[in-house]
Amino acid sequence: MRNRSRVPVLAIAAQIPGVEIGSTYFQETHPQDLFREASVYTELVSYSEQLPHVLQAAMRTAVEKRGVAVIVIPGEIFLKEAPAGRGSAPITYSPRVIRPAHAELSKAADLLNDAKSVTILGGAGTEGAHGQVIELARKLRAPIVHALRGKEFLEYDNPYDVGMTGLLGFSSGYKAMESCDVLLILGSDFPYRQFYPSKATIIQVDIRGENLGRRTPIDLGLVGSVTDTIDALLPLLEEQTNSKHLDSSTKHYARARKELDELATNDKNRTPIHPQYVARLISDLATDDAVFIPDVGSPTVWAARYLTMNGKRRLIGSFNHGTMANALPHAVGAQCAFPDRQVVALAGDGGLAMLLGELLTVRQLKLPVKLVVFNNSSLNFVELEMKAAGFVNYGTELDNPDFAALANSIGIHGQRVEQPDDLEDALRTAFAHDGPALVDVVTARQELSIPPTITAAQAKGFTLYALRTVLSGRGDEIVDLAETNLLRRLFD
Ligand SMILES: Cc1cc2nc3c(=O)[nH]c(=O)nc-3n(C[C@H](O)[C@H](O)[C@H](O)COP(=O)(O)OP(=O)(O)OC[C@H]3O[C@@H](n4cnc5c(N)ncnc54)[C@H](O)[C@@H]3O)c2cc1C
Ligand SMILES: Cc1ncc(C[n+]2csc(CCOP(=O)(O)OP(=O)(O)O)c2C)c(N)n1
Ligand SMILES: [Mg+2]
Repeated sequence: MRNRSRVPVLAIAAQIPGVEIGSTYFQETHPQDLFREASVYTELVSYSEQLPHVLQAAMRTAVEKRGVAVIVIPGEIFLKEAPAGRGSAPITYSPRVIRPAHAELSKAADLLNDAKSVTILGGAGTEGAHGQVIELARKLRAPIVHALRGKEFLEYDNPYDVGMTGLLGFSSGYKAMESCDVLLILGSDFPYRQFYPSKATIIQVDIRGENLGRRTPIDLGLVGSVTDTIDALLPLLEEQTNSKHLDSSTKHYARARKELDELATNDKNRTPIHPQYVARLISDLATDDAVFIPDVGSPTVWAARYLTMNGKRRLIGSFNHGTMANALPHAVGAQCAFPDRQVVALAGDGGLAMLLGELLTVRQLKLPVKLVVFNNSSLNFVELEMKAAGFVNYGTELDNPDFAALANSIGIHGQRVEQPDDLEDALRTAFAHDGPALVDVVTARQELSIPPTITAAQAKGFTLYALRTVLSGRGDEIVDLAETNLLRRLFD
């Protein structure tokens, strides 16, 4: 998961005694093989003299390739004398300028200058490039769509924002991409092919050349960092004056945003509580530099739609790999890394149950993690996928204990909330609590509705992820997508 999220990590795996390797000894595995698929470097250390250079290579690779480096060390090596030798400079990221050659920039500028309507799709690669991306959008009069991992870097202070694309996104995000002449992808590896535009010219900027064009055919690929590439590109661009595409896209977004916001209410204290309301209150009540971590499942939907970013807050998760039950263990790591920041895990009931033991870790390490459970008594997200594929739900119901009582029994502040009117106080108390806290919120199970046209698609056994659709609270976003020939494309 960390490897796919491109987090540099040095992992040291202890190995059985070296002389026993190959004898199916007690607890024998070959971690260098086991971790090969989930790492950028893995090596077994058989001699203590190997350690300095293996360690150096592992750390350098983790930093440069941004991933996990695993070194496997038989126990006895830890007890040997370290070999003497000359030390090297500390292994840190070495700042650099990375931008495309001038001829490539020129080609990009020509395409952009000739376009009538440009849309930007920005992702995690826009970290630290907020100012540049906004300036680029201003000059091109281009709406900015983001992929989920770009939300925290792009959505705030952004008059060009038209929301996210994809199944959990906004119809406005999809439409802005589908209806442009030129799509400019900046540091995004957004995986769902069916959401890329069918007709637009596509320019992609990525720091990793190997990522160019792997999700959709492109017309021009540029290798560079987002910041350096925009800095070099801006002087070559003409100021656009026609803002028709931008205006219609931002208007569409305002409408879609308003409709989603209307679902995030207390609803006259009616039960069960809308999960949208929970997410909105979390966003309103959390600190200015909180770290939010949703579980894979419906909490990811609510986080993507209702958590407000501001440039200081973080939104992290298992977004690229999609590992369920990530919120609590991620929160443990984040709270250790940022002891002074508020860390809020948005957990599913299924996710919490899967790694329930981590609650004891939170208590053992006295980590003041705030855990809000979206308790919908189900594996809700897969329930929805089953419906989309035409299956009757099976094995998705959860018979949960009272998670708040459970938390209290192990010394964690716990409160269960069943009435919307009680939610705000419960969250305030938990967030202000000096220590770990869990709020178990009983939320609605039937909240995400599948747009009606999917019924037809079921006949062909489409899964939700294969569909070009945006999940709705009301089932009406499909109207917007249908305008762009959704049905024709689904069946041709
Ligand atoms: C249940 C669930 C539902 C989901 N639904 C959606 C959805 O509807 N919509 C959605 O968008 N996502 C969704 N996701 C997340 C999705 O799977 C991807 O993780 C996400 O879209 C990737 O976002 P990204 O392109 O910003 O990041 P990444 O995939 O991490 O891509 C970042 C790219 O930027 C490049 N890069 C990094 N640094 C730089 C730099 N400095 N300069 C240039 N390039 C750089 C990298 O090489 C990489 O190619 C969902 C996830 C889950 C778990
Ligand atoms: C390890 C793992 N197992 C199963 C899945 C498939 N899966 C994705 S979301 C989900 C349901 C999550 O349930 P819960 O945590 O209760 O969240 P909900 O969707 O109900 O809000 C499942 C089973 C997965 N992504 N990862
Ligand atoms: Mg659930």
